[in-house]
Amino acid sequence: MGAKIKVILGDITKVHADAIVNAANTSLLGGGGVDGAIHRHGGVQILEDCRKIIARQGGCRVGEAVYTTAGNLPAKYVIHTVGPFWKNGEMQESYFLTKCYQNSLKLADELACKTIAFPSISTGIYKFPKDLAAQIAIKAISDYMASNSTIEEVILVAFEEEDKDILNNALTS
Ligand code: AR6
Repeated sequence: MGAKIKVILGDITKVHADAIVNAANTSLLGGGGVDGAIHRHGGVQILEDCRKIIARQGGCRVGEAVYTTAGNLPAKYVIHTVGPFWKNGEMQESYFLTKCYQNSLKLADELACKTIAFPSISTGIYKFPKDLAAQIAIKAISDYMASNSTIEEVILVAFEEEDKDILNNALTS
């Protein structure tokens, strides 16, 4: 209850949190954007763990979340979630983006994480409108934290100055 939500500008691969969240794709095999950066800086151990998940369950569905080691990163875990690709709001994208935040937070709680950092899921290659995505992120996190969670701090990592303003506006509105 009452966990702090903080917005910072930076690179999520440098963030010291119990868990950092990756905006992955359903294959879990890596990609561009934040996914590429996490695998590049985290090292091969992350991909090895992803391959075990793939062997077990075939990947990760949109809106769901799985976790791996954080390899060489300063976090304990990487929580991989798959955001929706924006298709004019016609494919329940908001619902699936909400699920990404909820399921990542739930997994972080199960892993006894006190701090978790999120990138702006789906707002890069997946083209989700940034304002709407920020509102969804803040609402999903606030609603989740009002339930039975032991997470103490949620860090929203903006990669660009503009994204920081968008997230701060959503946080204070
Ligand atoms: N730290 C924090 N945020 C970052 C970083 C970083 N190092 N790098 C990018 N961002 P994206 P998506 C921001 O495209 O839209 C991959 O290929 C970026 O500016 O990484 O969910 C996956 O494999 C943007 O605000 O993820 C999928 O195929 C946000 O992170 C696909 O991209 C998300 O942008 C997922 O697309």
